[in-house]
Amino acid sequence: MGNQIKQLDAVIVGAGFSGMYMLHMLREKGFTAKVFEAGGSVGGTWYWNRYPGACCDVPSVYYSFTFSEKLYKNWTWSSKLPYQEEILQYLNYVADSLKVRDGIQLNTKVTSAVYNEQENVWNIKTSDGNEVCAKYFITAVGSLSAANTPSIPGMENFKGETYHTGHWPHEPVSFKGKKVAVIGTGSSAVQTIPVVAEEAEKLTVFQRTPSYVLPARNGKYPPGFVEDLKENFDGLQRQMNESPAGFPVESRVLRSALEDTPEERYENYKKAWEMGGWALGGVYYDTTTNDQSNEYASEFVRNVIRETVTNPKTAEMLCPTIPIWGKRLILGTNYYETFNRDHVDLVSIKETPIVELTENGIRTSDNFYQVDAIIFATGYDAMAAPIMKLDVIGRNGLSLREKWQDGLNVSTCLGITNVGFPNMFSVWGPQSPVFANIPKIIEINSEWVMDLIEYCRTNDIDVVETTDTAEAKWMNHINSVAEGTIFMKVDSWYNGANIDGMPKRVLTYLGDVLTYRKQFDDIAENGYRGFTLTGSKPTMTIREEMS
Ligand code: N01
Repeated sequence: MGNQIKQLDAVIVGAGFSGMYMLHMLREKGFTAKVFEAGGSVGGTWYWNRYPGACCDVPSVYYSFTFSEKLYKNWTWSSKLPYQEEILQYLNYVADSLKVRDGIQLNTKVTSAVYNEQENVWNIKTSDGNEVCAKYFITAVGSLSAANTPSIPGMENFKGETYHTGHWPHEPVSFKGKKVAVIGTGSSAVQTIPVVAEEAEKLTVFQRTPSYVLPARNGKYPPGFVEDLKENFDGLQRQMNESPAGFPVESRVLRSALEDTPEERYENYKKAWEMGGWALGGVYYDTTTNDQSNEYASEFVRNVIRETVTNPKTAEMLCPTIPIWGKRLILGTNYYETFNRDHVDLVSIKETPIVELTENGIRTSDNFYQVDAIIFATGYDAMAAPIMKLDVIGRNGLSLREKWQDGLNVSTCLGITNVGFPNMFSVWGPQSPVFANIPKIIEINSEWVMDLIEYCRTNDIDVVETTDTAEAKWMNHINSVAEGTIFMKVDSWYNGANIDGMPKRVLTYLGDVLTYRKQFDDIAENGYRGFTLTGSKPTMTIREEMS
């Protein structure tokens, strides 16, 4: 190891929720740590996703850190579902309150991380030409950060403006007087379409798969609600810790949709629709497990679309044929209504695919659309890609990309560790929960990693690595949870088949947060069962079993 290379206890990649919390905890416990962040400021996904209308669909009072009462109480959200700008302000508030800014190097990408087995350190190279080494290498890069831009013939010829929702420019963008195309109709598109339509002269939406869009019904919290939550902070923490999604969701009707009459079902769905938010998803317990029950809920939404959209042809094009919940449910504001505006058109690229981009527009199999700007709302190469991009090389020169076969065969233990990659952890990595309030998952992951690092310090352990058996058990568990579910029937980023040419595979943990958390607790309570802990002082400890 050269003298010039700085040695730290931990290097963290990314300064969003995860990276900042990891840095804070490590420093509080007396470890030396540094964050490298590619962006020009803190915020992670909320730094990059600044497209018009960008919003979070988890209520703000839960989409917050809850590890510190003081941090929680000193911030007040202005609406139920927070917009990107406010979340970014919140994350800047977090950076200042936790005093972590001086540990974050901005505008710097990690270009490679190589494990040195002799020295037991990670050598990390960065885009500024520097190198540091650290005992622990922690990725906090988010799972929805590698933008997916489809390759369309003639893309290089298009002379207009192009944007991706996940990498929106920091300079103001104006669509005034312009003809704009949006490609994609997932969460990002659903949020941006009504806002862009306000400004654009003409908006054409290119849709491949219609989505189920439930009404967000955003607004202010009722008077006293936030104050009461803050007053009863212990209760809030308990409520979040006991919720299967990491935040309380409107109560479910604990019976099958098949037990109700058509009139009763209609009334229940309607009530949920009027309530807004996630309510409709949970009206009956078997919406995602019984085909008939699913079809009832799906048809209810289709009928709302038919009532809302005045042009019957457009309405039918907007009606999804996939099962509801098969892809992530979407909350929107004025989405379907926007298609009633004279200057907004919908094109089904399933029926008439895009064949090429030309200098000034988009050619489909049966038409040409002249446009000044194209917004790619085409989502992400989710879960594994952001980590693979870091060029991580573990034991015996094995690269993570090679181990994961370029994302075809991703394998982890608990979504946070990997055999062959000692002392490396990923916060909210691939195969972590997705039906969840992500800041809560980040707290669970980060605190567990922190405890393990401390345990290693206390017990003079130099190398911590999961075992083949533990990784295989986790893979069995997540595969069995996913098997036969509705989420594996439809192509989506949950299963990686949203990327052109990629097959469905298990990239996410489709179980609930309570089960997920229990796995972590069991491992820690049993002396880190499922991990090999090697120390210079004590002898090697191998704990093979994992419940
Ligand atoms: O991405 P998506 P997203 N040609 O993958 C289409 C989170 N998020 O950025 O369905 C043409 O959902 C694709 O079509 P199809 C949230 O977890 C949260 O919208 O594959 N079209 C689809 O319509 C969310 O789930 C929030 O047939 C192509 C769209 O592009 C996740 O991020 C807000 C195409 C992509 O939809 C991703 O959402 C925003 C191609 N080659 C995002 N490739 C909130 O908190 C893809 N598409 C609310």
